[in-house]
Amino acid sequence: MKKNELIAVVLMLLATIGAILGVFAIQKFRLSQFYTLELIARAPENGNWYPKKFKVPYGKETKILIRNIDTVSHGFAVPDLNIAVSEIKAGHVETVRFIPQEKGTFPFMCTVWCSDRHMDMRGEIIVE
Ligand SMILES: [Cu+2]
Repeated sequence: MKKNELIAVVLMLLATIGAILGVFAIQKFRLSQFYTLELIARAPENGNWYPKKFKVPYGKETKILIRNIDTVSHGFAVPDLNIAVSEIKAGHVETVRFIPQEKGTFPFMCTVWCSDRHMDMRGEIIVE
């Protein structure tokens, strides 16, 4: 390999590595803008919401990834915070973004009739 070719290869490698690191840096920066958490959705007899109770910081933009690992559809609603996802199909993930503007404890629940114990599929968000 000639010297010029070697320099070209090294420059290409550096550019590629730089681009990859840049993408990771942007991703990390974007995630740091949000308070992010993951919520698992399952019918009560299969494990129910996990976690059933969680805290989010008052006034900070919050992102909840709702992951339905069940075999049936679920819904998600926090009526007091005006948040609702009408349907999360089995195996799907839905994202909810909001800025908690009020401190307190707010119930959330499934809004799709998913099992005989559907009414037990509830939890609490604590804004503090
Ligand atoms: Cu449900």
